[in-house]
Amino acid sequence: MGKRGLFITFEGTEGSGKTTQAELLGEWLTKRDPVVVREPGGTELGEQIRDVLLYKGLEIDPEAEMYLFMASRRQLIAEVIAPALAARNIVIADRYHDSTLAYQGGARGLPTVWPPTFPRPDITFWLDGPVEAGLSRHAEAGKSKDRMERESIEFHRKVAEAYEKLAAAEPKRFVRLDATGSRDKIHFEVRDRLEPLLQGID
Ligand code: T5A
Repeated sequence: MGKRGLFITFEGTEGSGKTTQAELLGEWLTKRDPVVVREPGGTELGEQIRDVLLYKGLEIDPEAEMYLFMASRRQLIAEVIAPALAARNIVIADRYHDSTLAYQGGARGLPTVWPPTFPRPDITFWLDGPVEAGLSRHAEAGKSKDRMERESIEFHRKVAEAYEKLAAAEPKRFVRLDATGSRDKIHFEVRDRLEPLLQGID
């Protein structure tokens, strides 16, 4: 029996299906009353930072951008994630600190750290698929592009490469999922990988 709940994160490039999978997992675990959060956002401050970061059309210095993502995350940890884990709940996060390591670290080239006060996920599902496919899923869904999505294809390829490196460095935590599979296929893989961990918190 662990001392805290279970912390599950979903990571990957744009349109790879993180939100879809986080929601399907939340529904599957509904009897366990999981806490499902998204980044940036999930708190009042976080939603305002999300707006500033993605939709205000502002020029933002890369390092300032990194701290804004991290400020949103810290607020989410303080208000939601840490209390939920301390109460032994399941937390499902649609993006978390690996996004900063991949986007601001890998793609923007900034030096990054994992702050000691940011809880480490128990398991991270990495939805890996062609960058172009994810971006075109967005276009098909009719979503308008946010500030990050307007970055070049090279930028998004660097993000994908960064995820590969992160996953290689922590093979026990990262589970690679083929993002080109069907929603259900991916969801069943997620369930399979979680079963043993869920037994640990019963
Ligand atoms: N960012 C974020 C940073 O730079 N640093 C950070 O620290 C953080 C936290 C966030 C942006 O900010 C950046 C990354 C992002 O650029 P966002 O709106 O949260 O912005 O963007 P995304 O996280 O990319 O979320 P999206 O909603 O855009 O993509 P998802 O969640 O990966 O994909 P999803 O599930 O919404 O699916 C996209 C479309 O594909 C369909 C869905 O129905 C939807 O239409 N779909 C599938 N189609 C076929 N087969 C499947 N298996 C499918 N799964 C989903």
